[in-house]
Amino acid sequence: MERISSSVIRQQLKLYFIMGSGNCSQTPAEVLRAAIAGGITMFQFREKGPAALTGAACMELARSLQQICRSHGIPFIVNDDIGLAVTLDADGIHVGQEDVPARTLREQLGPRKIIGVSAHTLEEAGQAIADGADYLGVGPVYPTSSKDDARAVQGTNTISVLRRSGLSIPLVGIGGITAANCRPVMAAGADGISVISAIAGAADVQAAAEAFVQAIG
Ligand code: 3NM
Repeated sequence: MERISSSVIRQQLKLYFIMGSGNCSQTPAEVLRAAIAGGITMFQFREKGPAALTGAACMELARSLQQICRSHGIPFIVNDDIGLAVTLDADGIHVGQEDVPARTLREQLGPRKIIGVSAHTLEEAGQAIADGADYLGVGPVYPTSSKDDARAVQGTNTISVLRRSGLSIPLVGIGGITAANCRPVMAAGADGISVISAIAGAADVQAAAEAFVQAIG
């Protein structure tokens, strides 16, 4: 079995929606369904923060959101939790620099699962690629209130640096991205954008996702 091709992953990354129960003003299932109707292309279950569900409740929510993704052909990625990803047979996992290295994940998950890594420098990007990552998340591009331990705002600079250095791995920009400010992220060389609050926190989730689809083109 082979790795999923970069061109497929590039398409799936176009509008990559991330969410957990703490990000939603409606039920997570309602938000996810509306986001899918609006055109998201990939979903990451990220259950973080002080009120995060744990144990069976977390598993149950993840399973129900995975089911919604499955019935719409949207890849379901788990943030950080390898146990959850394996138990659910998720389509992939996303990890940060402080989490289990991509090399270990690749050994455990095999070639067909999608592995994403957050990278903030050329060195981190190179290591993630050597370790077998399928895509990178690069940010925060703009100020964000969705991640307590976010690094310093980078603008689109890091994305440009990675592309100018010749790295062709699929990558998304993340952090504070809205339909109004997403174009420079794509212009810098991103294949897509990752979004929490501008979709999960919108009064009209479907319309918010549609606005991204229009802006990304
Ligand atoms: N990771 P919003 S920024 C989950 O910089 C996450 O790696 C980031 O949420 C990074 O779209 C971020 O609401 C939060 O700004 C993104």
